[in-house]
Amino acid sequence: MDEKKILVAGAGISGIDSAKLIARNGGGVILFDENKKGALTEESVRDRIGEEYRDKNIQIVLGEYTDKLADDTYMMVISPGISLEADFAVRYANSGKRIISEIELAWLYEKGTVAAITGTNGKTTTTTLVGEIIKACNPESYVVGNIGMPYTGICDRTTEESDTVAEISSFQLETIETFKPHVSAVLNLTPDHLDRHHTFENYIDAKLRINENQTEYDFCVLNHDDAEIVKRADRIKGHAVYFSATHKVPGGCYLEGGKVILEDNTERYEVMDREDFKPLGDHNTENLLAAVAISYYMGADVKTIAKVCGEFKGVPHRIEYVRTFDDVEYYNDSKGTNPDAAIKGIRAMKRPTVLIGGGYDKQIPFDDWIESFDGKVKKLLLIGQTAQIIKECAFKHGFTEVELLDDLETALNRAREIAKPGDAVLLSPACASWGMFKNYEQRGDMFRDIVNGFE
Ligand code: UMA
Repeated sequence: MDEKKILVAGAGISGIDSAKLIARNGGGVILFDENKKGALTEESVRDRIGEEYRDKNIQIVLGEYTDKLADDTYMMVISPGISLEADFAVRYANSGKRIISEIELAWLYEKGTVAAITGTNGKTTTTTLVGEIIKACNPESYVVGNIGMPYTGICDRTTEESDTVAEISSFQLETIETFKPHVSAVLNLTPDHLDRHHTFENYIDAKLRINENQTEYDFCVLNHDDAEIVKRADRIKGHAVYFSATHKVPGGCYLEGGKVILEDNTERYEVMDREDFKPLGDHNTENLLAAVAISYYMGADVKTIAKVCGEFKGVPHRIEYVRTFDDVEYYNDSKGTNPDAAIKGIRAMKRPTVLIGGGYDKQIPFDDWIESFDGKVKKLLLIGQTAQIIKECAFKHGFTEVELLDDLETALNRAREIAKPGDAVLLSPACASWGMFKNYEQRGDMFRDIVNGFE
């Protein structure tokens, strides 16, 4: 009898790397994608899998799901963008078969030490920074996950000596089983992705799964300034290590007199001055403190931590300074994909600001975002599915300097007309890019390219 295969659902980057991982380790795969946008063909998927996998056991199925896919497979590896409530996932689960996330699949091959970082905001900055620190200590290191590099792409290269730093989203955590990082981190919890998780509580439950398999020999780094996290302290497995940008936390990492202090059970280190870390804003202080604690418990030495943090320039698309043109500063904060992240973008602005926002509707409220304008935003230019919703919300809060535009380019040209010398133009949409762009990177790249083309 033929051995059953694994069904990999989703032919995005996670699905492609999962299929390749299984195939190069001798397994059979059916790579399935509903292809609702009609953008995929069998040949285009094969091309992305690569020539060296042509003779491997990977069958591609695009379009409608049939129960034969369940009959021919014993387990599904689900891509993060696919909800467990998708019709076909429900049918598969009802056939009594197991569904695991791409992260869980990768974990089955992991041999080294893992740090896993989640939270609503700051994940990418913190993961990038921890990744740079860990790489400086151990050349055999990998940075993977939601950051845009599927974990399944490298997991079978790990060794007992390697370190993996993973950015993990709530989508990826929904279907883990045994994933057990040595150091986990929950940076903050504010409402996001409620179209997928339905309630804030469900979203938090998914996030906290990052520590569910940890033991007393593992560490969970947590934000002591976040009431939602502190409230759930009893759910933390492993050794809780708190960080705070506002007060001293014994045995944790905190700011005191402008210095980053790290304590463990026996030692107290003055790691560095906050002002030696270039990324601006209180949220970046939190990212720094979290990164220091995570790296330390991954085994990095304090001297290397301070050196790498002092050299770190931040990540693209996160309040990224692009250019000053006609004495107007342009900032790309395309990673501001929810109101909470976008509020941080506004807070970091020092000049009167023309703000470009709007995008895909994740059904989250915009009230706090509008309230955060605080006299700083002189005009709000809106694009995308949420434009009208945000406009109504802005009017409700008494902010009427709003215009609706067709697309990013039109909005940016309008911003250029409106902005006076001494102003700033900020792209910080408070919404995901989906529907208008492939992802937030594409949206931010377009903003940067247009601004750099101004003459
Ligand atoms: N698809 C279906 N049925 C569905 C939904 C999707 O068949 O119901 C198919 C689509 O046709 C498509 C494929 O699934 O071909 C896409 O899968 P995917 O959305 O999981 O995309 P990947 O390319 O695998 O990227 C995913 C993450 N995407 C999402 O979580 C939406 C990437 O995070 C991540 O970088 C990558 O895996 C590697 O781990 C992006 C993201 O937006 C950056 N993340 C969210 C965020 O940061 O807020 C969570």
